[in-house]
Amino acid sequence: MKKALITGVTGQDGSYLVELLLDKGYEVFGIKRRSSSFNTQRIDHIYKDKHLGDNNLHLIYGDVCDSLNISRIISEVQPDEIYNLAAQSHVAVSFETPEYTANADALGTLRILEAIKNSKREIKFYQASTSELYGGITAESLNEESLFTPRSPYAVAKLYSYWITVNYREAYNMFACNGILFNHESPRRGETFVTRKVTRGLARIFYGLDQNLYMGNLDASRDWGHAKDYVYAMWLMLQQEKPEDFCISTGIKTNIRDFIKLAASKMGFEIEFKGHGLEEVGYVSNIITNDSKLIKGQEIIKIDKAYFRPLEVNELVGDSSKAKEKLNWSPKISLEQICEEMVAQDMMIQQKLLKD
Ligand code: NAP
Ligand code: G4F
Repeated sequence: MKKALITGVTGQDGSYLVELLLDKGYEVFGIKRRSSSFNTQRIDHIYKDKHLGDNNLHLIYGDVCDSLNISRIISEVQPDEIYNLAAQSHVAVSFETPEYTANADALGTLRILEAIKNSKREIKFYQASTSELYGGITAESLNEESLFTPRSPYAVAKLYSYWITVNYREAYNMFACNGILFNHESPRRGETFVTRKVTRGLARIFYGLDQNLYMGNLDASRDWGHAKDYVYAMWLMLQQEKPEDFCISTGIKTNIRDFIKLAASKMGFEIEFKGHGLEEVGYVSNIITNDSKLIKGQEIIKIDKAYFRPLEVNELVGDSSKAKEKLNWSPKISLEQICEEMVAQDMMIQQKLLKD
């Protein structure tokens, strides 16, 4: 039985990766942070308390900011593969917590690579790199050869991790790969990332629990895929003969305004936008369903400059030709399906809140 160690197991991607690896017959060890209240909601449906029977998922307390703890876990678990998903992953928050972001997102990777090197074992390593490395200063479709121009403390920290992964691969002949993943979403996405903020926020307005949803830059566009498709690409990278870096994306970009319209349409109403800049509003232009508290003409989307970033990445769209050719990977789930899945879950949660 192969053993995998996942940092960031309690996050969106960690939860889908655990499901995939257990399904493939791995014994999985996940590092979770100590928290003052439960933080395992995304994996509770998989984790079985050891007193209730056999379990191939083991949770260990740890933090990528703590070298001693990381070295000890790696030497005790002796994994075949390590997936480093732990990060302060919110771009806007990284402007407010740049030092912590650098510690976790840059030095965290170094700590793991050093522990692997010192273990003298052949451990395959996956680094969660990101399309934020590109900074979105060109309109072209981005691939493994494109220029990195990071535009946030998060992206700068991830750039260090990208290069230290390449460096350890070349200097110490380690099997270490970067997955340069474009945005990927799901019903398990954190509530403050834009897609989830929209599906959750519109669901609350639909049921009359809120009146408005305050947003930032609606002109930005992203290349959105499904987290389930993307964790499969992570696993494929570690199953290759030789370690390489891969871009993972859908190749389709959508702007925030259009995602809002799509989410509304999945709930049975339509939104139109009027005005410009901070005065722009999104209003209900048509209602198809009978179940909502919405009123035609109601202005529900408003702009709050607090959600603008000191520097913006205006657009990102990826080219995954290399992954298609060498990994035989391509995305299976469309943005329509992702949005539908997210809307269904958020409608259910908010409707339940209303009843309670
Ligand atoms: P996420 O939902 O924010 O999960 C991040 C995980 O890291 C959580 O389990 C979190 O623990 C953990 N973590 C944070 N700081 C830590 C620390 N100091 N020590 C140990 N664990 C720590 O992020 P995600 O969307 O799953 O993304 C996974 C990885 O891929 C991240 O590295 C992210 O930067 C990168 N990435 C994501 C995307 C995307 O679109 N989702 C695209 C490219 C790259 P808590 O649950 O306790 O907070
Ligand atoms: O959903 P977002 O916060 O994701 P962002 O910044 O693209 O970062 C995500 O994807 C990266 C991969 O490219 C990951 F590396 C990273 O860890 C994270 O998962 O914002 C997307 C866009 C931005 O342009 C932002 O300015 O949406 C815009 N936006 C507009 N209004 C908003 C809002 N973003 C958020 N979070 N909240 C808003 O109200």
